[in-house]
Amino acid sequence: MIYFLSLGSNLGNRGKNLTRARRLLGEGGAGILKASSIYETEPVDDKDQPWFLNQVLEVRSPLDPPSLLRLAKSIEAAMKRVPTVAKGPRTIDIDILLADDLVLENRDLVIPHPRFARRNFVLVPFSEIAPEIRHPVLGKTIRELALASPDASRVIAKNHCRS
Ligand code: PH2
Ligand code: MG
Ligand code: MG
Repeated sequence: MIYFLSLGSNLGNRGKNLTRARRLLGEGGAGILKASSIYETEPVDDKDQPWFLNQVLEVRSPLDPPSLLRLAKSIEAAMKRVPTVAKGPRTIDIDILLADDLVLENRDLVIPHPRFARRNFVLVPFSEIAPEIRHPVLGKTIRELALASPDASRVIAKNHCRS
């Protein structure tokens, strides 16, 4: 299955946190096909927190969505993400954005991720690596969603991914 994942970090050594998360994903059975550049991004929702580094990955994995979610949660736990304030600061956040063209909704997991189409910190890196991918619910490509984004928060390209 082909997945798109979002990585975010705004605590500790943010660049190293992203690198470690990419390595642990690979070791856990989610092989990275493409990685966007890393972006320095203004916090959205709770604005009173440090800026994030964000990145979007395309991965191939034999894991089904619940298993990939478990892997993501175990990596967050291994990296000592303390569940504190919802949407507050974190060493690493790994979100599943898309899984092929699957649409899934249950208590633990909603795919496509319900908020990514209105978040520049996802849309900008996502459209860098996969502008033609179509959102299975909204019917628009990632490029179209990025161009139509209602989000005014700042997203600044930082560097190319060296994994
Ligand atoms: N994640 C959030 C809330 N706000 N803002 C930015 N810039 N980047 C994020 O990854 C982020 C956020 C909740 O997961
Ligand atoms: Mg998130
Ligand atoms: Mg999350």
